[in-house]
Amino acid sequence: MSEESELHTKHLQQKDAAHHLHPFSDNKELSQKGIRIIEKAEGVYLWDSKGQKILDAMAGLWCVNLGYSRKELIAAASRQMEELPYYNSFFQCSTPPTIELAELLAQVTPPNFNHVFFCNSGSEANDTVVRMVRHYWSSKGQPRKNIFISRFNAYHGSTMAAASLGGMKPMHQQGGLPIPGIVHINQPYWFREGRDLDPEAFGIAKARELEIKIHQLGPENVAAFIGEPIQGAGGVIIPPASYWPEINRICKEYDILLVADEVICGFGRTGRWFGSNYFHIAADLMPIAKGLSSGYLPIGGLLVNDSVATVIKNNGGEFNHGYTYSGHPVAAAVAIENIKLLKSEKIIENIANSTGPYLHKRWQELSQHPLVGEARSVGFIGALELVKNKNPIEFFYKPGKVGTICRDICVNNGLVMRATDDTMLISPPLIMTHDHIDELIEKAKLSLDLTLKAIS
Ligand code: PXG
Repeated sequence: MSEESELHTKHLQQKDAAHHLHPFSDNKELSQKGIRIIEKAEGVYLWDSKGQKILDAMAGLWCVNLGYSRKELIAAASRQMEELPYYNSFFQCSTPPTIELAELLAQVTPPNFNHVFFCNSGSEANDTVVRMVRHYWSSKGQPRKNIFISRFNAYHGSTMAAASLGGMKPMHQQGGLPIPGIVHINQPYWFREGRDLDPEAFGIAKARELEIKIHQLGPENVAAFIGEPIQGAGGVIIPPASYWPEINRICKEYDILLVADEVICGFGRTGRWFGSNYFHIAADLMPIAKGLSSGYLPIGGLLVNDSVATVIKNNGGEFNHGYTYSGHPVAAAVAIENIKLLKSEKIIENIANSTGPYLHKRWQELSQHPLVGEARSVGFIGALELVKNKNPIEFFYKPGKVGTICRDICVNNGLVMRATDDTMLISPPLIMTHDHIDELIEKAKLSLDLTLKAIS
């Protein structure tokens, strides 16, 4: 690193420490350590202010699906900025890109999904879930049917309602959450919580916790169940194949709406358009964000199936909900181009048939490493479980310490992986090639070796 780039970095770090409060960070500790400043990016690589080149195996925060520096997305934003930088969707108005995006979403979603309510993030999409679902049951004359069932360790966002739907205890401890009317059941996390059962039996048992909870609460009081097809931030928890079919059955039997949070799984991550396609989830509502615009501009939405949309449209009267930037024309123009590129470059088919299976095969090699208790992946989302001992499985005494060491070693080796406690996660840009995957695996192997050395 040159003296000039060191000075430049220090200068920015000092200003950041003086004025910027960071999300999900211990800001005091961060100020002392000094922040990493990402200055530019191209394709699947980032460059920090010290000039280090880093392979981004997290696609930013699970969102830059088409990779960085796509000229088509930049041009779409720029064109729309010139034409109409802003207008809203309130008070009998809309804009051409907003309308075109709504139509395009109807084409790529399951056939019974033909409506979208736009917002700006996954958190807002999930706040919209709470308001729309309760409004739906009220409009059907069942206002008491208003309780949501979610799962411990789910992540649905950071606003009051979204964080309440989420099941992260450290989040609930701050700000008096969850808000009333939201309860949680256990997650289908076989590796950490179910190894004494066969995975499929465990999947059924965890799904049946929903049925038990519905009985406890009374089906007449339960509005909806919400789950991520694959839990992302919680640790890339891929449910056993038995799980979602049983959830489908239970929601149908007790007349409970099923919300599949597609914020991470949507737009190709599993090798299908949506995680709901991959697991055959009979969803009524699907919150989306992130990969909708490949993260180039903030945009989210709530996809609504025909049976819910019909009630909201015909019986709901005025839905008193919305955001200044709902359906923002520039963000919509980028999302349209993003979806067109996913289609024309057959990116999702490629994940399903070529790069996804290749990543799976190479990722499995890492399960041979003495630190790795399990390597799992679907499409372009995966996890490594770091363990103290492999046979029998023994976890580290203080969760998160080794994961953090490994994460820091990865970055020093030019690789972004995320750690949830001692589980290492990847969610690479969907455009990664076989060569990029080879580079990812080599860097991950080296980082695991160095982590083992550091803790021995
Ligand atoms: N649902 C899911 C499934 C998510 O993963 C949200 C909703 C909220 O989206 P917004 O756009 O409001 O952030 C998310 C977001 C992490 C991390 O550390 C994960 C997310 C966001 C920030 C950090 O893994 N997921």
